[in-house]
Amino acid sequence: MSNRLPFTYSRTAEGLKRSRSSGGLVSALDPVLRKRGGTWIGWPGVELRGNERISTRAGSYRIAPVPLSEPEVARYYRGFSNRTLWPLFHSLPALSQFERVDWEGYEAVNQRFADVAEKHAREAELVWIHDYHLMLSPEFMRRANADARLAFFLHIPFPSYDVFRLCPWDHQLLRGLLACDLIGFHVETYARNFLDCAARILGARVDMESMVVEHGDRVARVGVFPIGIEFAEFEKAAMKAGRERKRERIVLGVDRLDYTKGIPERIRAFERLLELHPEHVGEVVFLQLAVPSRSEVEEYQDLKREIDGLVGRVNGRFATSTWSPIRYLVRSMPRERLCGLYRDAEVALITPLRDGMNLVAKEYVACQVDDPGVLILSRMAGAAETMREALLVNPFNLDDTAEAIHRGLTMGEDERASRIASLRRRERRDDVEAWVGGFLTAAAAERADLQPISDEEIHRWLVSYVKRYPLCLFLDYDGTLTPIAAHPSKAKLRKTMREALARCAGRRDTEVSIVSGRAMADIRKMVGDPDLIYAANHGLEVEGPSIESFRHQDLIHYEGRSRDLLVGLEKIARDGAWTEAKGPTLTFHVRPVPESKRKALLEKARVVMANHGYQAREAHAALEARPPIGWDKGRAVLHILRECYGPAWSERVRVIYVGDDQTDEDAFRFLSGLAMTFRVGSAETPTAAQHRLPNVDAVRRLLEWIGARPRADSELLDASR
Ligand code: GDG
Repeated sequence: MSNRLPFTYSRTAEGLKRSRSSGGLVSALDPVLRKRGGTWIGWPGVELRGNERISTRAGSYRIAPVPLSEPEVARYYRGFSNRTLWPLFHSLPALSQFERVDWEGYEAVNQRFADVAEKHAREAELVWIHDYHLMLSPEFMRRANADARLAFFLHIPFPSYDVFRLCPWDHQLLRGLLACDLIGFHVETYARNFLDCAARILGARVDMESMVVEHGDRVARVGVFPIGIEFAEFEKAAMKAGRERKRERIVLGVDRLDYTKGIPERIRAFERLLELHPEHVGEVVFLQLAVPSRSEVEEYQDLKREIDGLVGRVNGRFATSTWSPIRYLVRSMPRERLCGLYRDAEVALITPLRDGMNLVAKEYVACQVDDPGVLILSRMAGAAETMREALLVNPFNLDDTAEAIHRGLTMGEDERASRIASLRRRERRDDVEAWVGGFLTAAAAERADLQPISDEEIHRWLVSYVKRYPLCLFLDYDGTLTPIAAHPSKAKLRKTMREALARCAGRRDTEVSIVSGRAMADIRKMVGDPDLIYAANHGLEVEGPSIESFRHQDLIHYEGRSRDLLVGLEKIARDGAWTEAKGPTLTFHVRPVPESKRKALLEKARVVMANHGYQAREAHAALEARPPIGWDKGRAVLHILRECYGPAWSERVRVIYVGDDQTDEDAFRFLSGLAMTFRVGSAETPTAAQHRLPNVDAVRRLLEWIGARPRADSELLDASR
């Protein structure tokens, strides 16, 4: 699945015209699908009208088009993909535009791709998603099918944390990718950047060594798969290509017309060559082939104008009546002629400012079937991480690049031959088939397991925060201290958890509060430890030995209403749905209801709650009705902290909150920057918590660490009372 199909349609006077899509992705994947079969899901490149249809086959494989309207293309493709992500991921954040409407278009189109995939690839062994246009669709697909095998490959760089975090939707993009089983990058630098972002932005658990990310209860592997080319095909084409009678000395550049490719810098470097080494004037020609690309995007039009001006200036400055230094072609060229050009160019000047990999460098090498040429390659291209035998340059350093061109033009045959031979050996071995094979093998590997949280890990998280302070610990119950059960009465505490809790609560320097949506009597009975503080009914009621009992003053107005609401909810209950009356709040449970009927029923319950003047809030397979009195778990936590430690509580204790539910988000938000917060369980929902824990077991380990930690400093302990 990729943005483009392997061919692009355009509308002409004679109707739809079909041409091969340009760019590296199609060059890499079309041969693979031809050989192996499968389905290619993508956008046909044109808005289809009325009963226009496009072909659903390409050779031996199927095509599943994702039709998009013009406004969708404007936001998703030209907007978010190419005006936001493309420059940002190429570390050019000043060119990135962050527009909410573009983001929304991107989300909607990613959902559309996921829907088409759901239809066409339900039985597929693997859905392989490509590139930055579709970073959210894995998460959408995952929601529809928890077991699908999903893998993603990013063809462009993944930027460093410092650049990536500028994106206002950084969390969502990372979460989108982490729904995959495997996430592939061209080179190690990008993979490490991604892991770094997952850890620092999402608080995911990352194993840098084995490149595994654990995000909530899901595990994704990250891998490095440097893409290759169809080496043998290029080599063959180079041998076959026609030859010019008069051989010119050519320095060659081939790129999509894109500002990441460094074409203006390259022209300036060539100009610098002519200044520094005038012996090349009249002798050498710089031939730049630029394939028009994204010409509807304004920055690309600006680039085109800039290059036109530069070429004119340099040619005007150095040309003679029989020679011009720069030959500039803005068009695409048939593969065979391109290969002839590669073969005959003495120097390939490939100097992107930033490039995921760069296939042109590899194609040039494959085409060196005669007199060996010299490859000059930007250090900023992914290809530079493996193609060490090229002359590596910093494209921003014009003098350096000019000297490299000079060196290339004057290099002896023996050195040229040695460099090219090593380069060719590697590219022949690591060709596109090897790349696909390597990726597919990795994607078929068994899913990585959740690693149990180790004590060292917990130590690393907590030690520098807790120091030797007393600790105030807030714990949700269902889903946090015990797994969610089919019926609330079945969610019992396990023995080991009970012991871990008791150890924390038994310490003089640790105050434990249970913050739950359950009724007071219910939660007290479930936990069964009289020494704790209990905040029941989402914090509307608070009790405990060390705190004055509290009941929100406005609840008095809701006693009658809550009885009426109970009657209202019981009236609509069907298929096993039931209502739990908890005093001031009620819960409408739909766990026994068949999945397909839940949504409609919850919708009805929402209306009934609103009609009775209650606030509805989603919970696990349930809807909570709460009096709209501006009180939540966050407010309850603040109440407890102030009651126990006074208004300056934040100087006296350290606070840890662990929860798994939407209602805990109020507490996470309230405590941001004031406490250490953990969200337990599924990573599909966003969270304001700092860290994620995969399951109840990890919570127990956390409690064990807290129960066994060194005692608080006695001065700090005295000051906290
Ligand atoms: C993205 C990443 C990554 C160019 N002009 C002509 C022509 N081309 C072909 C080349 C090559 C392809 O286009 C360009 O590939 P690149 O890799 O250089 O660059 P992107 O299009 O930006 O590709 C890149 C790639 O994805 C793969 O993962 O390497 O870093 O940005 O194949 O040959 N082909 C023909 N005539 C032309 O005039 N026939």
